[in-house]
Amino acid sequence: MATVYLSLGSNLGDRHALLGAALDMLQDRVGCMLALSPFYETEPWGFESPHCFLNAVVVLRTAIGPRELLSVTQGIEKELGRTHKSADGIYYDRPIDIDILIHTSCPQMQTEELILPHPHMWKRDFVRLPLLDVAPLLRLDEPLKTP
Ligand code: PH2
Ligand code: MG
Ligand code: MG
Repeated sequence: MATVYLSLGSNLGDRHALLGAALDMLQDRVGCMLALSPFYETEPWGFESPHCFLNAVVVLRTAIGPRELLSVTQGIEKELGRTHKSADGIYYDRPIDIDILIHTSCPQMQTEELILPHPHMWKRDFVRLPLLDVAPLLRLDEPLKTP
């Protein structure tokens, strides 16, 4: 068994309902929920949009590995109406985004599809703050900011 940390974000549609639906589907398909951060209202980061995000981090216990987890999270994104995938730092409004931050059975991996731990998780407050809510000791792994 492993523990996974996932970042959730929504900035289109009924954001609370979409995060709730994603959390239900994750518990059905991935495993039981160990912790859930508060929902944060955040400004779009890295692109311009009039639509603010709701962001959260969830921790789940799971028997499935990172590759299968990625296909499960991508399936949930599609079922909840996601059409565009972000690529090359170009972002779009989306009903739901689910990113894998950490998978304890695979502390480091780098493939075309997935890099673990998530390379930007400490750089973005919309991930960093809810992540530290659910796992304050991870602060010990947080890279020191360089001037
Ligand atoms: N996700 C992005 C890009 N920008 N900004 C906020 N506030 N929240 C997000 O979840 C988010 C973002 C790429 O996935
Ligand atoms: Mg994302
Ligand atoms: Mg994503």
